[in-house]
Amino acid sequence: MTITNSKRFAFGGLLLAVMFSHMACKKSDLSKQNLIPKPVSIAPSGGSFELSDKTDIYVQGESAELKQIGQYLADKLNPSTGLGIEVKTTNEAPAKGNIYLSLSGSDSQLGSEGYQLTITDKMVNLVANKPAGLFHGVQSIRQLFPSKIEMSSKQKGPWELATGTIRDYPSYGYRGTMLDVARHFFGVDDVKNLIDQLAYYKMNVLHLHLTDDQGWRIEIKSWPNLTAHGGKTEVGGGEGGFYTQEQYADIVKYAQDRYITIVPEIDMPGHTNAALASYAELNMNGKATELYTGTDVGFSTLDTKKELTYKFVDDVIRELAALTPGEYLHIGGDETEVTKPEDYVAFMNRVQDMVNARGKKVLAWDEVALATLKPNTVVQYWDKAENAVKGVAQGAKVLMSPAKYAYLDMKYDSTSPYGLDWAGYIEVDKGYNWDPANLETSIKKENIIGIEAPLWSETVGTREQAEYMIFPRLLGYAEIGWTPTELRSWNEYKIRLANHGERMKFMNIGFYPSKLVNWNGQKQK
Ligand code: NGO
Repeated sequence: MTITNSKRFAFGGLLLAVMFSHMACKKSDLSKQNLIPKPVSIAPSGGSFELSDKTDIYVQGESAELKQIGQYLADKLNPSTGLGIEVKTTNEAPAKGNIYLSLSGSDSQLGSEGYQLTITDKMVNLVANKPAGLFHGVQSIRQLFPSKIEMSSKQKGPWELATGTIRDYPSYGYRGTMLDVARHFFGVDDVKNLIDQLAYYKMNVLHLHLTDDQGWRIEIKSWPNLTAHGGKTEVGGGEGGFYTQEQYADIVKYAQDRYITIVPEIDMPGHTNAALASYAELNMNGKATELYTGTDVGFSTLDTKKELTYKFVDDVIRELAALTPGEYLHIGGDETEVTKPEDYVAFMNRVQDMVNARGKKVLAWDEVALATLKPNTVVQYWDKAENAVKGVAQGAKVLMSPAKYAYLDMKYDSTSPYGLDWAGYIEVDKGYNWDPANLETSIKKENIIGIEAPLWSETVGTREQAEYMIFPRLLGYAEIGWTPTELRSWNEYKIRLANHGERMKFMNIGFYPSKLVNWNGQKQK
């Protein structure tokens, strides 16, 4: 604790006054705040800044993008504070009492996503090289206010920030999660809701597993039966669903506005029953399969020897690439138990070229390393370290999603009402306590683009169920992706996490209240 307000102590006589002053001092120590992910560096200066009805958010110049980020922050602060904060533009630092967002290209350490946040008793000054950095800095500002800032109705202030300087930038460029919308379909609103939650924790990728045996969820105009028929059901026989291209584009834009890239996945050549049920000609025997609502894996395959299969794949890739501003298309490639190994390799080699020809890089599950990797193909390590190591040996980068640490569909413990357990239980501490660069000796930090925590949806079909599995583990994955390993420890993290219990509650996130975390216990501030 830093004692900053010594004057109050000088006049203090009453015990109460001392207690209040003590609380005020604690409150204004920037290094004792509960940011997740934890910033790279915090230099507290002991004072506090308070929002008032005169506070506005100023953005530098007339950039529409900066105005949008400013408006995003105003929209987050206004409902609970009721202060009517407005967004204004300026060419110089604004007067006392305001928040200022500006770009400066001169701080190379901050990179494209980092930010520097300087809070004095007069001003909140957020600077970044790129808009993405400002957006992440805005999340820190939100988290530095009391939790009730996240409520949607007006609350009582004061709305204070501890003063000091935060310099912050991510360890990894790819920090994501995956939602399986194939086993159970999740609608546009559920996906947007998740995008907002990811943004709060500075994640920047949402991978959508759009196709699997149980459903095809993205409209492909040149093969309309994929969704008309293949999107009709889901695990357990529910009604399924799919995104029209317009809806999908809306999701992509919504994510883009939050500096999150959507990575679409078409899983192939296995996990393709929904396509095989929709088009007889894609099957080896020329007969359409039945729609499937169970949870087995590894029983379907495209006919890798037929030219029509490649016409189909190219049409899908072409339409999807046109909907994708991000650099990656995910082509699955996992669990092809009924595809001959040599056919698998030939298929994956050819499809990688097709994706590259549409201007995108390939992401695929770790089995892809059995094929010849094209430059820029990224191997997503989920199951077999030996595959990921083979990928590295071919010069590829790795995305870390080891099932036994990072699968959001694994149960927390034997009492979890949903989830699978084939990769073991993942309590909140286990999900946090690992280092992507220290799992396998031959997969080093420089080989890794980042981390992704997938939520497979065999056992979860509603927003509530999904949130229960995603939270609070997601906060830990966000921190693993952002914060340098040497700054992370479970014992310290679990106190910050406890503080986020209230935030998550106010944000209507239904999380699993792990017994390992003292949710109502002592807080840092
Ligand atoms: C595996 C499998 C998925 C399952 C998931 C369940 C991968 C990459 N393929 O992960 O089809 O849904 O496990 O945990």
